[in-house]
Amino acid sequence: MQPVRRCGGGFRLRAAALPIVGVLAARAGNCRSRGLVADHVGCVVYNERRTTGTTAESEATMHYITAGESHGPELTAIVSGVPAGLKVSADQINSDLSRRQSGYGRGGRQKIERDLVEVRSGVRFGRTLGTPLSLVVKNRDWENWAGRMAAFGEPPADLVREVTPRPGHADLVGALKTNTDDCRNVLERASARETAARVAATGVAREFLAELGVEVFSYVVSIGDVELCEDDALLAAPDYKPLDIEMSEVRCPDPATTEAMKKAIDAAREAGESLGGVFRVVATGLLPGLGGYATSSERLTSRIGAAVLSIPAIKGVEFGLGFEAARRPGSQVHDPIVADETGFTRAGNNAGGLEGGMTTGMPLIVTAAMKPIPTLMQPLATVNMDTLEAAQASRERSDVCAVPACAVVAEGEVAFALANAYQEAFGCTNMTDIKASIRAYKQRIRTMSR
Ligand code: EPS
Repeated sequence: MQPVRRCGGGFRLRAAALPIVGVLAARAGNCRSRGLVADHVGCVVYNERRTTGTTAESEATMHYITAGESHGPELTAIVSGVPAGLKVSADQINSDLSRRQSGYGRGGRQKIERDLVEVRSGVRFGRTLGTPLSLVVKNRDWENWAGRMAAFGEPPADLVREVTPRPGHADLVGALKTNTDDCRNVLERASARETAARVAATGVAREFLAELGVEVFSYVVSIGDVELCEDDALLAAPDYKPLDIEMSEVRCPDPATTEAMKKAIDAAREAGESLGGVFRVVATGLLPGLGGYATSSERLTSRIGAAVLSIPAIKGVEFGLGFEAARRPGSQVHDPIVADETGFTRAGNNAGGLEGGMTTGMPLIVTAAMKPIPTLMQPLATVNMDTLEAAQASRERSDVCAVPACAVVAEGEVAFALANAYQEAFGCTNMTDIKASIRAYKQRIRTMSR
């Protein structure tokens, strides 16, 4: 593999594809320098949560829920707890939706869909009202499925039930759990199509973070056995150029590795195979002290880990050095503390931006492993649920590789968890108060580091 190009420093913009460079530029204008935290409003929420001792996630912070089947009429996301006065741009969310749809190795479905968000509530003249946002993404494929996915009426006479569950998908276990004789009742919702709604929902958190100077991006480290060569990923990662990532059809900042990854995907397609891979999500511009060490539910490590692991097909998550830290002695793991003109900082970032379940102020670096998609054109053995005889698993139209798309979904999940942590620390009600709290926190931290 070619070694990855080292890119110059500078602020990392939120990654975006070419058609949305204009949006990127607008976002860049929003970004503030690395900031800091403390807020009377936030403290009230935080203390209440702690004294009740229930969960770290206050009801006042952002929550989202999605609904919708893969081949139903539309996907819906409701996002509550969004502060009033936040600038929200449908274009920006659409650019994320478009990035999620793209990537070498995607299947036929993405040729049908053109995911666009419709904002149905919670926003007026481009700013949030402090009320729940309802977001809709239409499924264009619905028109081909209206009969088979009708909400009411009798099943069509020619309906073919899915009775040959795919190993690795939710088909069999979901059918057992829900007592259905048609795996479609399960796979429609277990499909990663649902992640389009997540990207719309978490796009709101990304808008929130961008206004506070936090950028979140991702890149692909490996697809199958093709791996990006990085001298020191934890130092290199925050400096990759967004355009290098977005120009790559597999979200890999190195052109030679991109080509090798595409070849691997081609070979997998020809062999009726699918491929997984590894990607990283990086967040820059974070304040130190987000999250908490006092209770298990406050720890950002577990919250971000859970958020990323909630994405279909994710099998592992690492922070910073991750599993490698377990092989090294302590002196080669922990990042020495230094003070410079900006305050306290770290000589390295092996921790990946988290210590004691809290942000350190260094870039957050989360690495995740995605398994290969379970739908195979050379299907594995299964059992026919009607006859209990050996059979071949269902062959559905699918993707050969969706690692780049998954990385975009993970950006959103990480952003959402971080936005929650910001709200807990600085308040939930409106952007002006939140920013005032952040200014006060920054000021106090500056004083402490003198
Ligand atoms: C997806 C849509 C799906 C799949 C894929 C993700 O479309 P369809 O099932 O109509 O081809 O391409 O779903 C899976 C990988 C999965 O395992 O379910 C999407 O929009 O991302």
